[in-house]
Amino acid sequence: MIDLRSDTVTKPSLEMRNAMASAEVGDDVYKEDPTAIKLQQYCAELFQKEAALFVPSGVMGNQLCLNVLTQPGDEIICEKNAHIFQYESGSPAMLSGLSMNLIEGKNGVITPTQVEQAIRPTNAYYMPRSKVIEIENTHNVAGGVVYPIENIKALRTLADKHNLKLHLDGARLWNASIASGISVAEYSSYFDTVSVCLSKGLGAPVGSVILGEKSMIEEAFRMRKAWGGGMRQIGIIAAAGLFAIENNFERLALDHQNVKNLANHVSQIDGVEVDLSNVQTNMLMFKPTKMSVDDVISKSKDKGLLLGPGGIGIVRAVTHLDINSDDIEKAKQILTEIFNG
Ligand code: TLP
Repeated sequence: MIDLRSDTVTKPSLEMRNAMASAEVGDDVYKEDPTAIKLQQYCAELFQKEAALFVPSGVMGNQLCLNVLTQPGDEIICEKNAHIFQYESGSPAMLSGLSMNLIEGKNGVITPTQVEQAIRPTNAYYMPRSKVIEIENTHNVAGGVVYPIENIKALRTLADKHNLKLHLDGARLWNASIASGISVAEYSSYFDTVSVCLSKGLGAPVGSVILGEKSMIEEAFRMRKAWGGGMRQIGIIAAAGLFAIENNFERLALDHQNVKNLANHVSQIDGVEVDLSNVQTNMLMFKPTKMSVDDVISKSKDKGLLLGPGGIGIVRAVTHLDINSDDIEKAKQILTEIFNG
């Protein structure tokens, strides 16, 4: 099977497993796991933030950041297809008592003007209190597009003007950095809190890291425990994360090349619509015009290609560590066969 459903499906390589097997470990609830500490220090330095915390998942990373930045009753301003709103089980409301003020973005991007219009007047005690602006880079539902840096800078200025916090869902910030040439440290410098995933394009089996000021990360450490995320000998998995950053970050460029190759082919198939300008990192979103999404997914599966839904009427294909150029050639052939009857 060629599995293009997500970059979460990668399996740890032998070298990664060896790094995991030989990791030094301790009890992380006592803050005594040397490998988790090493990963956290490594990330704090790489992202140029005061502190970092290893967490089990991207969802927990985002939700911990939102929790430490807010009080119940506060409101998050974000794009309407943001992962924190669409795919995190309603946890901003469930875990932190937050409401969401959703903005219709263009390719996942919300403009400072739109955001400024959404900010609640500070004297309107009967309204929710605007507290955090959240963005996603790369933006998943928009097809892995890179958030323009000028827009990010303008959002920072706006947040400062209105005394708001800025959170980055950087599940795939690694991909954004490789595609744009902008360092993860520069991206992070505009945000109060950042969450990045180790278990997507980087290929670790589990884990995310959150970053921010020391006091925020201390508070997140407390909340992670309260939410049942206090872990013990996590050096075993933190070692995979360290290995992933050190060995699999630069190679994301290959995933980007692979998806572009696939996208160029798919865009020429009759019965498919693709916006090639949005194919910027490791995702391809395409719209079948003569077949349903479910049909495309099940027919591809029958021929050995796994694809996923990417929103209403859209099929998603994501490249990753376990996909090589031969797999892409096969995927091209399978899609041609499906659409040409
Ligand atoms: N995204 C998954 C699915 O949930 C859709 C995927 O296959 O793309 N932020 C963003 C932008 C994400 O895309 C995801 C996962 C997360 C956060 C959550 O990460 P995990 O799954 O580790 O909790």
